[in-house]
Formats: sequence, structure tokens, C-alpha cells
Amino acid sequence: AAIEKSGKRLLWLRGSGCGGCTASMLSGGNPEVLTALNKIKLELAYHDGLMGQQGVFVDGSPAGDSGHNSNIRLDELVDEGGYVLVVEGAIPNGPEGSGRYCMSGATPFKQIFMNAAPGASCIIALGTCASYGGISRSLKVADATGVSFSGTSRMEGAMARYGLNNNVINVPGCPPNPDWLLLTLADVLSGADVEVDAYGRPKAFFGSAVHESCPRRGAFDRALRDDGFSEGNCLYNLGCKGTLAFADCPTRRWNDGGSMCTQSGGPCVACVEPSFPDAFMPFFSK
Ligand code: FSX
Repeated sequence: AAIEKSGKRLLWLRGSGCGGCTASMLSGGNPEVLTALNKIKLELAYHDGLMGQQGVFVDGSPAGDSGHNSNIRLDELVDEGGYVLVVEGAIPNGPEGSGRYCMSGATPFKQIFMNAAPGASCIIALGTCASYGGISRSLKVADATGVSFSGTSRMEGAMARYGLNNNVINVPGCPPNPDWLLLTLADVLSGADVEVDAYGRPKAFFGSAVHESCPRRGAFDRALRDDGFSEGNCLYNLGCKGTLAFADCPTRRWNDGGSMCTQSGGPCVACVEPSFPDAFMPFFSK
């Protein structure tokens, strides 16, 4: 489907992550992502994994310079202004502040982010890596942080580190539910005041614990706890973190509303929380 252009653009950057945030968005339904973006008249103008310029060597640039052409297009779009920025993946600062990880062309992702961030009318940090550092931060390889937080610390997030001052909304999840992104984008474009919690998450989606409306809540209240993974009762004794995770997964559900982790038989791992994954491991206690 062609995206109807309205002058509002979405630029989507990808740093240190697994690509699951993009995969989750592309798997969204009701409506799927192109229809949803069309409805809110937002043009997906830049996404280096989906756009035609990715990895094209039209100018004879040497191997390893993949990303050169997409970087040129990004610079043009940043100069033109009028965009919302989605950041997927954490922002590596190492080694020694050079940020030489997640290179596109010869440019570190840190530099790409710093060039694009100041002109954004709003930045949405998509996924737990972009929101808080997530698994990328936990690996302790690249000194990677989230956009406005590193774990629970604002002082160590990329915005504070690099002296940036944009409005940032966190849409965590490893990966995030596509609804959380698309509905946040719709709110931002409509000029709504998005109410967020202490960790920058929209309260509309991250306002209550998974435990409160967990499909297995009745079993918890009757003290029916599973000791194996196929009994169908509460997963608390198996390491479930639903009491500590704030997200509407039980009511919104995933995969077109069909399921969510604790319904499907897997304990919640609290992937939306700022301290994920470190504070929630081991994920399973059996
Ligand atoms: Fe992180 Fe995105 Fe987890 Fe992956 O790229 S939030 S590792 S599901 O998908 O950044």
C-alpha cells in the first residue's frame, strides 16, 4: 500500500538490538503497519533495513562501506526537518567514547543518533534496548545505554551523556507490542499529552502489573502453583515475574490478540522493565 504523504515523516534508526522491534512491528495486525501509518498520515521516510538505499554500492564505494547511500539520504531528511524519530536498539558509547559499534558506512550509530536527535519533534525509544539499554547494556561490551535512561538512571542515558534535550517517550518490551508503538505515534501526531510514568512509559499501556489481570490469576489466588510447565496453574514458583512487570499484555495480548506469555505457558520475564534482564534472571527457577 502506498503511504499517503502529509508532510509528517517518521525516521527510524536502528542501533544495538536484535532486530526484533522491527520484526514485531511488521507482524502487527488489525490494522497492519502500513495501513496504520496511512491512517495517521505518517510517512515512513527512513528505515535502513527496509528502504531501497540499504547496502547499495552505486558509487563504487569499497566493501564494508554498506550504508553510505542510506546515510546520505538520512542527512537530507534531517536537514529538511519535520520528523518524529523512532530509535530501535541501544546506543553504544565505547570503546573509549568513540561509539565505534553498529557502523553504517563509516559512521558509528552514536554519531547517527546525535545528528538526527536534535531536530526531532519527539523521540520514541522503541524496545527495552532503546528505552533502558536492555540486553545490549547487560552484555557490558559496548558501554551501551538507552536513549534517556540506562537501567533506572536518567543521568547515564544517552540524552544526558550527549547534552540532548528532546521529548522522549519510552515504549519498552523485548520486543514491544506493535499496538504500543502505533497508538503512541497516533497520540503524538494528534498533539495529545501522553501521560508517562517515572520511567517514561505511557501509563495507558504500562500502568498496571501483568499479575493483576493474568489469565492464571485465579489459580494464584487459590494458591494453586505449578511445579512443572504443563499443569495450567500459577507459574510463580517457576520464576514468573508478572508481579513485577507493568504492561497490559494480559488484556491487549499478542499475535492479533490471540495469546500472551503466561497464557501460552511461559513465565513472564518482565521484559518491559528498566532493569531487564539483569534483575530478573534466572528467568525460570526450575
Ligand atoms: Fe532490543 Fe530490538 Fe529486545 Fe530485540 O532491535 S528490545 S534485543 S527483542 O528487538 O532492541
